[in-house]
Amino acid sequence: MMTGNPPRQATAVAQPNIALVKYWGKRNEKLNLPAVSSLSITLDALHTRTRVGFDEAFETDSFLLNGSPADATRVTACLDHLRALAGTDVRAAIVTENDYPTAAGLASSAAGFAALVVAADAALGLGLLPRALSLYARRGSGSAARSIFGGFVEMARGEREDGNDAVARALLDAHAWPLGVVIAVTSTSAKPVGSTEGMRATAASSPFYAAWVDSARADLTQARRAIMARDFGGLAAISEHSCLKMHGLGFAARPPLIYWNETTMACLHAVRELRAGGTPVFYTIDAGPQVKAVCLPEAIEDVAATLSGISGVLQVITSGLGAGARVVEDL
Ligand code: 2P0
Repeated sequence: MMTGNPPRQATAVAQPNIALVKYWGKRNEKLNLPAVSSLSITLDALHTRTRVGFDEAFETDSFLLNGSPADATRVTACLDHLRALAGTDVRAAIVTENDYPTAAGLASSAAGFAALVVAADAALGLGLLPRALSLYARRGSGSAARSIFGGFVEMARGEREDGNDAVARALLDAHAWPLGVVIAVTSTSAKPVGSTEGMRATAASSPFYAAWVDSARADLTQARRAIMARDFGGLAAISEHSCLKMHGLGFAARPPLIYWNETTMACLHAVRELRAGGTPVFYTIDAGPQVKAVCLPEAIEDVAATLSGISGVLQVITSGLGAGARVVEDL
């Protein structure tokens, strides 16, 4: 126990990731085990900074998100696993700042739980290796397991009942194939149906769910091969297919799950036209209405200019690929 110990704190920064082969569905909800493996790129331009301070004077965890008190339930549940490992039940103050819109399909939970686990690990002095950090981040949010790592990242669904093989690993460094990402923000509202609830509804009612799970392994293999061969056209084809297949599941659910708005569709068509004209770019869309256009670095200005010019696009954010979650100096 930590009785008599001084407060311990640490700060970590993590960046959101964007899945090119999507995670959608769980094989075990309690342990948060994904039904399918996934593959993502970690961004460099968007940041989540989280400070975790443990103090025996606290009676409960407190969570401040972008300056406002927020529900700490999921944060507490995630920290409980690390506290158990450290043999303590000391409570924490968690302060998180995102420099991008929260809960609007920009993967704030991915960066959030990755930063939380890395900061808590440091504050508790656990010294976990990246693989273990990824396992604990997954308990908080499936996509968070991927933001522990930078560049191109693969997340295994795993086969074990205890989930100890449901973990991410780095596939290729960010500098090894420097892609650009242009995010077209089409709404800043929180999404109507959260990912966890959306996945549950899709698995329960979409007639395509079994086919989705069955075909995921082949999608992952194809995407991994395209990345290793730096085959942009191959990566574009499999990424757009995985995206549309995931959203197709939702369209066919009862009630339907539709994350897109009309501007989402306009951006999708604009990216298709750009590519038809020879620009190396493809789209992907997560559980929200934003469109992420992935391109070769030389195309990033053209892609940003095209998406900025679409009626209904509120903001365009450009990014390269970035690093995994890490401890930083307290400000
Ligand atoms: C992904 N998404 O692979 C997919 C594509 C959104 C669409 O991972 O329930 O917030 O916390 O494990 O990680 C969003 O789901 O879900 C997500 P939980 P999470 O990026």
